[in-house]
Amino acid sequence: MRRKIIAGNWKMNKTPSETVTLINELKPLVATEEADVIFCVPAISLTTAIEAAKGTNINIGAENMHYEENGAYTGEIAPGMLDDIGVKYVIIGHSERREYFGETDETVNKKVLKAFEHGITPIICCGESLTQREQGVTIDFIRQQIKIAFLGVNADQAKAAVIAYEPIWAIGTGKVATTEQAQEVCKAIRDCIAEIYDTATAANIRIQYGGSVTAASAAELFSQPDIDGGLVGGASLKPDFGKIVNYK
Ligand code: G2H
Repeated sequence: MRRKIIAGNWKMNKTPSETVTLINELKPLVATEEADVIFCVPAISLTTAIEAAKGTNINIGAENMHYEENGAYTGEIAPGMLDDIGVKYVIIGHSERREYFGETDETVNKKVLKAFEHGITPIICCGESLTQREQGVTIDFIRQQIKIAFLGVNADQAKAAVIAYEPIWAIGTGKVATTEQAQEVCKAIRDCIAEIYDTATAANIRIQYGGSVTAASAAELFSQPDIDGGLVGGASLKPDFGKIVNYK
């Protein structure tokens, strides 16, 4: 039985002081023993967030990191820097990073390998565009993203990984994928992991759905057999996130 994992992706929202206020507001609402709860916050707020979340069930994650250990990469954050301050999760390859910051399946793979090297759990994002869905190539495209993301990742690491399926057309648009669409792709991802590794690895890996998840849609989505929780953007900044975490 896989444990649910529900992560907020704050994106480029909240200053460090607003972060403290929001964590204090949300911490009683997201208290649960039934799921892992992660708040992925902007890099500048990571230390503040870790401090504010002490003694709660909230884990703090980053929204991105570089794949090199250090060097001349102005403005970037190295994996060892996240590791050093106690960050345990990192979102890798979100579609906004791919679209606006030139991330590719290859850079995603390098980041995934580096995250594991540092004991940080990657939340690996994949998802098709509206054109790809309309052309009927969704599953082929997602399989390619997954196969490249997991190159060189061993089965033990893969078992601990988290994949977030986020159809690009459903991100921040208010259009949630139907439960059937989300389950179909999450199952295809699990089947792909079984092909790359084995059924035990596929049975362990946790797959989230992301894209306009709300308190109204969470329960049905998260009760699908291959959906193990969500990656939540807009609604993770509101008290509604408590309802999403305690969706049952
Ligand atoms: C998708 C999601 C969080 P939202 O980007 O990763 O955001 O829930 O606002 O669509």
